[in-house]
Amino acid sequence: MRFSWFLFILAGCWCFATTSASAVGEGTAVVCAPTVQDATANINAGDLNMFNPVSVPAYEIRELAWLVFAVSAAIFVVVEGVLIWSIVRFRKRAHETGEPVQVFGSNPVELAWTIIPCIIVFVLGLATLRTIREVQLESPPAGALEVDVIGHQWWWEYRMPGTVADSTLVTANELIVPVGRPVWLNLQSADVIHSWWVPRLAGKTDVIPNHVNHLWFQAETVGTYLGQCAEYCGNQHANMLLRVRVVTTEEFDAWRTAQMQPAVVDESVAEGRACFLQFACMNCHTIDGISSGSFGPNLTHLMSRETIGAGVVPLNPTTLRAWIDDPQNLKVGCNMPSLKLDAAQLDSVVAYLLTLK
Ligand code: HEC
Ligand SMILES: [Cu+2]
Repeated sequence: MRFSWFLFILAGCWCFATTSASAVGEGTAVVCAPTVQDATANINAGDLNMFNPVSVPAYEIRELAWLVFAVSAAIFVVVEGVLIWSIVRFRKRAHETGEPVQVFGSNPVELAWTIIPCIIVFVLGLATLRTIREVQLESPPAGALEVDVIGHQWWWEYRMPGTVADSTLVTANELIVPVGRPVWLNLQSADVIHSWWVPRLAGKTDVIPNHVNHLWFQAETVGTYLGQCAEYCGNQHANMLLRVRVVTTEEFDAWRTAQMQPAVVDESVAEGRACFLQFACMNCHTIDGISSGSFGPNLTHLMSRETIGAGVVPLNPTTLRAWIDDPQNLKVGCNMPSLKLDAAQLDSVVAYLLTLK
């Protein structure tokens, strides 16, 4: 009798484990799409799946998550099993009358349900400590690429060392890093609390004003990994997306060299450049050698990016024109106003920005 119950519980565990394992990794659900041309429209849930990690600390986080899940599932099955068994085994039968036998106290049982949970908590505590030690390092790992991450309402600024000593590379919204090399992020905020979370690379870490938090990861597979600001930070919080492109060392070096070049100066778009300087664009945006505003994203190498507006739309001439015409159509409430350019001015500014490779 006891043995058959044991088998039953085991079978239950097995069913549970296999169904949840196949649900993970095969997700095809579409993440909610704020606009029709949403850059995230063809993202499937697997892209944000913490059970499908590609980086060192994220592997550890997955292992811990599975351990906690397995222990909790086992406890659930045992408790519910005993409950159901008791209900069936000790139900009132037709020939029985009156109260059942009352039992008060049982040292072995009480010892068991005190000691077993203590052991479980102790084991989970140790496993958690080990994971925290892997995930939260005191200082950057050897050879790490150090990147300053600055959260703004509702976009991300990235700063990393340039190709020559004391130079800084500034870009926005898309972080490009080399594969197989540790990356150490110094998380800072220009305004409110945000949270940097790319589930396949690392656990979420808050980005707090006047306080620097750190996070590290070492991606083991080339690819694009997506994330999402994970701390409510205002009306466009949901469109404060993260995009990390992990590339080979050669591609990274080439990208970094290109980013360190001054902005392209193409005389055929001089009109658009003049327009950019004539309107308030220059007060909010830096284009190296042209303007030095720092309220909005650096546009020096705008065209090297895949999206605009922190991932809200893919970057192409149509979306760029729509954005400059009125950003509020694509990202309601964002901190860039429509400057009400006429059609000719719009065309010339867009033509200029399209040269900023
Ligand atoms: C008041 C400051 C301000 C002014 C003026 C301004 N912008 Fe912006 N701009 C921003 C901010 C802030 C963002 C980021 C918005 C977001 O993603 O939430 C932005 C985003 C952009 C982007 C997308 C960049 C990216 O990588 O996502 C482009 C392109 C851009 N602005 C061009 C312009 C042009 C051209 C003008 C002038 C016609 C202009 N901006 C005027 C503040 C400004
Ligand atoms: Cu947010």
